[in-house]
Amino acid sequence: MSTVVLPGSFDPFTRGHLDLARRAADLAGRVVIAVSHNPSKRNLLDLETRCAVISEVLEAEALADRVQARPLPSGLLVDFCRELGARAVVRGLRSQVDLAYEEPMARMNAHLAEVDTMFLLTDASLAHISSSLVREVAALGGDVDDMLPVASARALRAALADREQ
Ligand code: COD
Repeated sequence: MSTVVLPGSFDPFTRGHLDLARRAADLAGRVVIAVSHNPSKRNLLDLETRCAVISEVLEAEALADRVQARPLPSGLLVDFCRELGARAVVRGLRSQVDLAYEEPMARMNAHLAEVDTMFLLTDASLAHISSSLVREVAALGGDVDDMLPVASARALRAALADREQ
């Protein structure tokens, strides 16, 4: 069994992210979902909420024994990987646009610390789902429930309602 790290913003955690985490766990054995806190990015859901939502989803999906959510400490992702003894990062590829964004980061992480990146091609039925589009559609009153695990949809609704006040 090996440990891999699945980093991201997960704002919110979607069915695409869940599929990626499940497949990575089947391949590697243990997955740490590293939830990033980027002060320059205005997240809709705060870090604590995102970690709590992901943990609730993992429990509901019976994945919690193999997949855990942890805040990504400030600093380099490769340092967090080293701390966990993880040799690889997992990222999802929805399209060639994703690959163009991912390739330099993967090469830099390999250069910095010999941390490899495993790319998993997104399930075609989930390839249109991104957190940013989900937030936009939900903010404009669209129904996004079938793109999100139940706990994620609930947290998104609450955050949007808070923002309205
Ligand atoms: N289906 C499958 N996979 C998906 C889907 C979907 N529908 N949607 C998204 N994904 C994948 C993404 O491709 C990605 O692999 C992962 O899920 C997470 O996605 P996001 O959008 O939540 O995360 P990002 O891209 O915003 O995460 C950015 C990082 C946190 C990875 C980045 O900021 C980082 O590496 N920070 C650490 C600091 C560092 O080390 N910097 C130097 C890097 S070289």
